[in-house]
Amino acid sequence: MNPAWHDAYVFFKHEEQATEPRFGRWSRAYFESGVMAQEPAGLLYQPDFISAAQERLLVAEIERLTFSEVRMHGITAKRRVAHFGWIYGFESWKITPGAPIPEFIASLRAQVATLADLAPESFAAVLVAEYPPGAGIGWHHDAPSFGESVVGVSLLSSCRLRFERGKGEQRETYELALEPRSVYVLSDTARHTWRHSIPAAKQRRYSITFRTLKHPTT
Ligand SMILES: O=C(O)CCC(=O)C(=O)O
Repeated sequence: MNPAWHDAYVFFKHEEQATEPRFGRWSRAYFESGVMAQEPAGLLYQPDFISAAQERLLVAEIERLTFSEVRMHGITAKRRVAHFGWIYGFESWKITPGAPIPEFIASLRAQVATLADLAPESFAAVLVAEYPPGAGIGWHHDAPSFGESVVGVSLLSSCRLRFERGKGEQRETYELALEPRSVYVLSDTARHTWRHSIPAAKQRRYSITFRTLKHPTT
């Protein structure tokens, strides 16, 4: 690997555990140094999954939530989160029981469950994330304590969901524009083999991520 890219890679390796992308140009140049691949197996994307009216109701409820910080290795990320069902410890990587899933998320969870062909209750963990302007999320695999399907609904603004797998000359990349009101599902290689990240966006975005448990408790 070119030494400059190596430095960027080390930076992003740290970043994936710590915080969100901060250096837009570096982030883009690093991403574009990979070989653009076909869509990862196990990635499903559907625009217009919810209506504009449903989005407005969800946003109104989300704006009333109390968000908590995401802190990893002493660094506070720009995005904030509200956990329901199960709380994922960003430092401990463990899950612990959390607040009940609120009523306003229940009908969305039922829609998501139909899409994923699972029972609504399978999605036992729900994470609402607030990305203010300039916030993103670094390279990572979704947490191993969660199960096979990870489903994300986007609200308010679009962003780019980036994927990468492999290293050096074998490194492959893929990019998907996530529109507000869209849904994506990560399973199979998109969940387990490819890492994903979201570079800092210019406008506020909310996401609601639904997760099953790797070891369901009931
Ligand atoms: O905001 C999103 O849709 C991505 C969320 C994500 O990757 C995560 O919570 O690990």
